[in-house]
Amino acid sequence: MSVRKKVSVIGAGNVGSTLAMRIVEARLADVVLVDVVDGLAEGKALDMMHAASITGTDKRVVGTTDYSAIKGSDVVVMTAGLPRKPGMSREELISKNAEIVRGVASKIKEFAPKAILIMVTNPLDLMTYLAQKITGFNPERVFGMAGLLDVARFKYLLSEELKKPASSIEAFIVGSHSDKMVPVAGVTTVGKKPLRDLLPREKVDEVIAGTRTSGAKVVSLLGKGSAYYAPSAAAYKMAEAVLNDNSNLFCASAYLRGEYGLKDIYIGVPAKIGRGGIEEILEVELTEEEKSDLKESADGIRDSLKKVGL
Ligand code: A3D
Repeated sequence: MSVRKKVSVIGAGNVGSTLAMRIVEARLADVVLVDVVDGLAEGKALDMMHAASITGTDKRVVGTTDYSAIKGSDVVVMTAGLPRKPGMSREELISKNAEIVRGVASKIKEFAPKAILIMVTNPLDLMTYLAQKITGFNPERVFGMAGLLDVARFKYLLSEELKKPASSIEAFIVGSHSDKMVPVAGVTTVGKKPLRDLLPREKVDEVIAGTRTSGAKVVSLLGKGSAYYAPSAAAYKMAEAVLNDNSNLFCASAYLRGEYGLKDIYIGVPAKIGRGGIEEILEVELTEEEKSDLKESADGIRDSLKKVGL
């Protein structure tokens, strides 16, 4: 008999509940959905199990406010926290979400000390750093979902511009999950051809600018809350890479120990993800301009870390 895999999703809001549904419908693992609001996670889990009677799955989702239910999790995905409102930057969420992450991370340390922790709460790089400090987990076992999402948005805009499928595009983004992210145009290929041979520099710059504001565009169109279909898809792929030990190469917020000339920081980089979490960090070649943008991005994260006393 195969051992059942378990993912706990903290926060039963838009991202957390959509992620829980993806996991159960894809038969990836059993899910425990936790939220601080009484009845919310339980109600959503019950609704999902009713849906499972229609769509079919051998996996279960249960909802609760009780953290002891996360015991034995292989993966914990942290989505608890406030999302952005129109006109709000991710950084404006710092103090409230830092308080939530401190509380939840200590529960994860207590009840799921062997789990791999995937962070989603914004501002992402900062909250990932904070969660690692509070849990005391090996830094490779804690990482942030954002790069995969940002790359997806970059690929989408390129695919629209070039009328080519997103699946034919290889791209990387380094830096923070903010408007200071650095899409690495020089290593981007479309159908194996270098992007620079397919699109003039001004167009590439337009796509990069559009990538940086993709999340804000969704926020302003929705009027309430922020994106969750693509974020939950990205978190799903990362949880899957861990559970199935895939060693997939994704952009993720990972702890650096000198890579890209940066130390003691969580920031977006291409990394291989498998059973142990971050297995390897890939250093792609950056232009002088991209190096300086990456440094600016890292400086922004360090400024925010100071704001929460880290
Ligand atoms: P939302 O739909 O408001 O859900 C958040 C949930 O967290 C709510 O149900 C809250 O009740 C719950 N919550 C709050 N405090 C606690 C707590 N202490 N314990 C358990 N649950 C709690 O937001 P959302 O799902 O749209 O977004 C969640 C977070 O993810 C926000 O911080 C977003 O900014 C962030 N986010 C990040 C990305 C990235 O790419 C990194 C993308 C989308 C959203």
